[in-house]
Amino acid sequence: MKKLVYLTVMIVVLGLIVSGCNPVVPPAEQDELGSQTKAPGTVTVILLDSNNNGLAGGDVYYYDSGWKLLGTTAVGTGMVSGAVPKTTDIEIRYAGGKYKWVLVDPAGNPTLTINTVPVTVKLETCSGVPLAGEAYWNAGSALGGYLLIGTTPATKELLPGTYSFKVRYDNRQNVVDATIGTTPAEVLFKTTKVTGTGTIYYYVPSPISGWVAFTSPKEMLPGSYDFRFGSLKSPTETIIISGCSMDLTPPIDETPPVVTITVPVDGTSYTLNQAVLADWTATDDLSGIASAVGTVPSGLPIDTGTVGAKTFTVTATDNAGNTATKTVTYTVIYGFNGLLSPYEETKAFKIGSSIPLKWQYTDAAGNVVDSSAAIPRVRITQVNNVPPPATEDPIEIEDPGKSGLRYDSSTDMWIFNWQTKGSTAGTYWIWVTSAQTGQMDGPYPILLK
Ligand SMILES: [Ca+2]
Repeated sequence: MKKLVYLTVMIVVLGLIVSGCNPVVPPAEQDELGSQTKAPGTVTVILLDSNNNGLAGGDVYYYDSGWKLLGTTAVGTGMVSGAVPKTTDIEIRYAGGKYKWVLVDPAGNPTLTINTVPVTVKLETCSGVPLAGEAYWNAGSALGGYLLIGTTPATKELLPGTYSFKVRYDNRQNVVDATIGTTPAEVLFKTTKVTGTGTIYYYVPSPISGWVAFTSPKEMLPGSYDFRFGSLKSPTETIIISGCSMDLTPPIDETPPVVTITVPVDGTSYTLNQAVLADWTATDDLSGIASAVGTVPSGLPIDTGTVGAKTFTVTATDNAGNTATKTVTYTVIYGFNGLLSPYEETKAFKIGSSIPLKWQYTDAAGNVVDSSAAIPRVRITQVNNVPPPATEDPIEIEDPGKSGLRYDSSTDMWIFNWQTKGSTAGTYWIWVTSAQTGQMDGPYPILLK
């Protein structure tokens, strides 16, 4: 089956534009602040959620030859205060995120306030129907990695920054990174509507770790899945699910197999008893070959045991029941070992004599064979040493019935007596044809004087 691969952005993060007047800057990891160093004081940090409710658990640090803990925001107020020896950077760490104030002068006992941002993780079908999955965000390894937010849609208050979010649905999961600014954000996961007909199974990992019957239509998180079509014993096909919808229905094979017959060559002639090995193939792209039968299997000898026209047929059927048949024709002809004595190419014959033309038909090995059914004819054309045009048909100058054409079955020899009386001097070409096989042997030149 054809693997379907779509690349579609499935994750939409909304409302992530950074605004406000507390830009996050790279750490100013400096021990010496020079002229900016002033007197010690107390810094107060307040961590509030988006509704200005105090958030506990925010760890606040100041920099003094390394980050040092100032304290942790308290339950209820979200507030923590602590002594800071000099102007320095202040950082709060909460739920895997960080926020930093640069070069805070403690002399005036400043109060620093930061609000978290509500981030809502949603799971929907491509057409916008909400689905209930488990939403997580990655709080970092120190806090235990991915922590459950709740069932989608689920909202978590987070400091601005970049986080990984995860949704689990139907024992599968998708992960996406999203950068959270200072306005409410939405992390949207979408499923793919997967359809299919016939018996389909898909593999479900832990905790099932097994094959489950696929019920169409099915909303699935994008990703790579293993499917089996037809039965649990069928081959596993890995398909990447993506996009808004995908149809897993196996393509219908309506294309017949391709049959190629290389040998026997269509329209060619082979000699009696010639060893010719069949060479043919049958292929099918979609469903594959179920059966392929030739007149003989490829690689085995074709029939050259008798002369005459032959057909060679291959019929192939694919696994969808489409059938293709190809037939080629070939002819098995006699071998011909030339005109026999008294004919000699270099010998001149006297006009008026009766010249016996004798021949035998053979097989491919040169063995004389019974050719009593050959229906031979002799054709003779005068050429006067000038070859006739190739397109010019030889002229039959003698009717076989008057020539004494006969077959000697004791020697399997044909004899034709050419009555040359009345012929003009010159060179003639002799051809021998067989109405049985269609072969034409010659020309054999002969000189009349
Ligand atoms: Ca096919």
